Amino acid sequence: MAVLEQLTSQQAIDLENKYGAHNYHPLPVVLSKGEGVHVWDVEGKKYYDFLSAYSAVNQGHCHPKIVDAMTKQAQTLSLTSRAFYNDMLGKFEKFASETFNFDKLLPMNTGAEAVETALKICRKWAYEVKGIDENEAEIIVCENNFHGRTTTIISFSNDPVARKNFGPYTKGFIKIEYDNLKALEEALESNKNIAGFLVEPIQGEAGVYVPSEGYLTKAKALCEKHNVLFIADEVQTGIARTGRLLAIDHEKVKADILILGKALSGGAYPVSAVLANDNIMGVIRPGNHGSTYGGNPIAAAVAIAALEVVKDENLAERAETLGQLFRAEMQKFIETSNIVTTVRGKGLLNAIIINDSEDSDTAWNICLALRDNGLLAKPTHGNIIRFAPPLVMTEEQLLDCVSIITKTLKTFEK
Ligand code: IF1
Repeated sequence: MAVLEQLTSQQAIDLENKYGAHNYHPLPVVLSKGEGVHVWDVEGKKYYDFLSAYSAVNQGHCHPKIVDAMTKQAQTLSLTSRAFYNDMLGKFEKFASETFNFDKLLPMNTGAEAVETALKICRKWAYEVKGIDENEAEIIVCENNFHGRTTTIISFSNDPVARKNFGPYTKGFIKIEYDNLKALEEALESNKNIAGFLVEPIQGEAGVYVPSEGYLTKAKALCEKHNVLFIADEVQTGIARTGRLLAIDHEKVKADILILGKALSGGAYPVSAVLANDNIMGVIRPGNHGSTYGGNPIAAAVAIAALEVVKDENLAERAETLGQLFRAEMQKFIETSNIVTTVRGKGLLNAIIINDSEDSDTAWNICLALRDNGLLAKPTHGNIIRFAPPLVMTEEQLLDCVSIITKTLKTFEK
């Protein structure tokens, strides 16, 4: 078989199984093309994408403006390393800093790297600005968090599959219940060495768990009171996904450290970033941190274009309106149904809970049926299905999708 020969779905799956590490369990569908809200498999079948690469493709697949920026830059200058300046990075740093209202940006590639970067900045700030004794800083995190897969990040995960047998684990993290202000207050009051509070504004992997209204505002106020940095992981919730540019904008909360990834590039290229003001970012000096590819000219060009698309096409407003429509339509269905118990979410980051046990394979089977009916989604945590289409969807397309979803669900009624 020639390496570039067109494969059937089964051949592609067999190749991955034989030559790839088995670190995923994908839905059996092999995609070879994407455009806007649609993807196509190698046999030419067309689907609505209702995952958007875990919210990386908010701007839609192969957005022409992003592709154009990427190809032009790729033909001009791709990588310099940070040993030299390049003429794109500063433009990106300025544009993103102004967009998100921070003094400075530190560019990285993946979400996990950006989370690691935020943790390092927070610790260094704790020692050099707050005055915590060396090696004593603690960072508060939430139960059922998902922040990535590095050894430090999985150290404070409580998902056994992500964590077990990867020890010894990194110290310096205190875990509290999500959406529990009392727990946060107690942790802050009982320990003088807290440097930061790392939180997802909506817990994605946990099953699109939206905290109580006012939680983020009050958590930020508690952090301020104790001189602790509020670190928002908006890798998944950011860039218009939840109906605002950032999910914390719903409560008008300003993070001390903001972590972005995924849709910062519209799915075209790995780009992540950490933003903070000078009093915090100032602790980072030459040699403290970096990455060969971080801030490369292609990444910079792509990220500028990706953010422009979010503004030009009013993607936050679109996510807000379409999200309300989606939840209202699903709610109507739920009232007639015994297969779905709940729909929840914000903007176009939503989930439904299937009326079956967490270890049942019903949600998986529903996703297989959705695939057969032309819509791709994936279960998270057993009986929860996440729905996160690209934000460039039209109302007509969304209603078409609702009809595919409800028709499919009806065949699973008990
Ligand atoms: C996978 C989940 C989503 C994230 C938050 C950091 C990262 C992520 C809040 C790390 C990544 C991903 C990674 C993806 C599955 C996915 C995911 F189901 F695991 F939770 F999106 F919902 N912070 N989330 O959600 O970013 O290093 O991956 O660029 O395959 O592990 P990354």
